[in-house]
Amino acid sequence: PIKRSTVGRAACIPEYIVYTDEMTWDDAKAACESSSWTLAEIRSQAQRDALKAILPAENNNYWIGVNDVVGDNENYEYATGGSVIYTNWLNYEPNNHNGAAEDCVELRGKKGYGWNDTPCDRKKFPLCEF
Ligand code: GN1
Ligand code: CA
Repeated sequence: PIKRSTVGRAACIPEYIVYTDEMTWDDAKAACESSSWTLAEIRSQAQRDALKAILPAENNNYWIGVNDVVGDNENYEYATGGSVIYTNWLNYEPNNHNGAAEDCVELRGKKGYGWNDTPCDRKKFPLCEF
């Protein structure tokens, strides 16, 4: 037989949708799942670049499927499981600002859609992928 070896699977570019109501992180996760989607996880620079090119121009803030709820030790995990393999933190983030529990991750529109940790009960627009 012809010899071959596995080189792995590159992160592809998912399809994205946003919901037009702001909601808590838990509700955003449920909203995506209600359509059999998941909160966007953004696993590569290529995904981030693709997303930035298509997000609405309104500078909104979006929930993504990343948090450090488990253990709360700045150990960021995907909502679908596993430790993060790519991050795009804004300068000085994540910071649990003013000692608050900032356990969920948003994309900040006014800052180029970089990542910020922020309290999970804040209301943001869900960003889902499939
Ligand atoms: C925000 O709102 P402000 O400036 O106190 C943000 C923090 C960020 C900080 C960065 C609730 O805090 O998470 O680390 O900006 N607060 C919220 O300057 O998202
Ligand atoms: Ca923060």
